[in-house]
Amino acid sequence: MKTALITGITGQDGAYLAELLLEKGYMVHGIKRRSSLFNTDRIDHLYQDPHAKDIRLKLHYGDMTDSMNLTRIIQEVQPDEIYNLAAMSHVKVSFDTPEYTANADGIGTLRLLEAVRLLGLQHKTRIYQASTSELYGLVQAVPQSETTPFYPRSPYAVAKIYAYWITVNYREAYNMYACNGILFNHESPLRGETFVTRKITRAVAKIALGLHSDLYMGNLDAQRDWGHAKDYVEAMWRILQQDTAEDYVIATGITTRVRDFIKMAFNEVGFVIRFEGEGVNEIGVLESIDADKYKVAMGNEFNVSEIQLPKIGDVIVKVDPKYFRPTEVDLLIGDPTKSKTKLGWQPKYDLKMLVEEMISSDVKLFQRDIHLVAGGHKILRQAE
Ligand code: NDP
Ligand code: GDR
Repeated sequence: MKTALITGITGQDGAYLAELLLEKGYMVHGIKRRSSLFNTDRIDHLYQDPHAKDIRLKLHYGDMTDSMNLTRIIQEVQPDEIYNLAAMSHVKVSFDTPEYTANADGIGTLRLLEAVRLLGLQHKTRIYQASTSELYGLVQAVPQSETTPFYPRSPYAVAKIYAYWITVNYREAYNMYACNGILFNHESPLRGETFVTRKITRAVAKIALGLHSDLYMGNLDAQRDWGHAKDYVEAMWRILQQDTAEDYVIATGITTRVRDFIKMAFNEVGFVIRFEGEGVNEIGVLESIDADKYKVAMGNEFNVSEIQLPKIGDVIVKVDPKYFRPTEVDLLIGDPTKSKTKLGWQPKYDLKMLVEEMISSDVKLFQRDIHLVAGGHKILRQAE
């Protein structure tokens, strides 16, 4: 049985990857941070009682800023594969917490690599580093491939560029099997609530259920190459199963504007949105509602007649400059040729399927909240 260690197991990708590796028969170890509230929602369905025999999922407390902790866990686990997914992963937040981001995302990667080397595991343990399309930053060329120059545009991307190069350096200097997956944006119903896709799908679900009236957004012109996290964790695994350690771009090759994602998301619940105006004055107006589509999206058993919907002509999308970034990445579109040919990787989801799944999941989530409130329970779930 192979043993894997996942840092960031409680995050979006960590949860899908843990599921995949368990399906493949791995013993999976994960590092979680201590928090004052439970933070394992995304992997609770995989949880195994540590007192039970023959468990295949074990969690360890740890942090990417704590070298000794990481070294001790690696020594105990003796992993065949390490997937380094832990990071302060929000680009906008990295402008508020640049030093911490450099420490966790940049030096944290060095800590892992160095622990593997010091423990003499450099010829046993294969390492996957979660690199990112944010490395490309200010557009140098499109589509972006493994050979496109980097130009990072945020403290997050600058920290990740250190992690990228230290991974390459340890591979070259110590002959370690250490690889970068340069992954373009990937989303899912498990996506953090403040990333743009999930922020949108949550808002659409709330508006469609009469819980909220509008959605405040940042840069509507940004273009992203969005895929499904489930497809992308499959690529991570494939990257560590090759004869030689190399770096790979993982992307769909298709880019979409934030504005168009909003239209697609509203369309899932039968709302047609028209955008007008420019810059901070741009607005999204409700043009029409397809009643049949709306009812199907809400689920037949749900009582739609009681829901207070916005009226035709209402402004339901607005721009708030507080969501603008000091330096923005305008256009990302990846070239996945190498991963398709060398890894045999092929995504199963397209953007339409991704949006459908996210909307359906968020509608169910808020319908559950409505039932809870009706049953006298207080719910508090805020996100910006
Ligand atoms: P998430 O933000 O959902 O998850 C990040 C994970 O890292 C969480 O488990 C979080 O723990 C953990 N973490 C954060 N800081 C620390 C720390 N100091 N020590 C230990 N653990 C920590 O990210 P994703 O799952 O979306 O992304 C996974 C990785 O891939 C990240 O490194 C991200 O930067 C990178 N990436 C993501 C892309 C995407 O589109 N999703 C694209 C390209 C790269 P907690 O749950 O406690 O917060
Ligand atoms: P990104 O993801 O910065 O690409 O990083 P995010 O979803 O945060 O932003 C995508 C684009 O949408 C624009 N945008 C907004 N973004 C947010 N979060 N909130 C808004 O209200 C909003 N309005 C417009 C942004 O300006 C941006 O252009 C993600 C993270 O997962 C990183 O960890 C990962 O490395 C990259 O993807 C690839």
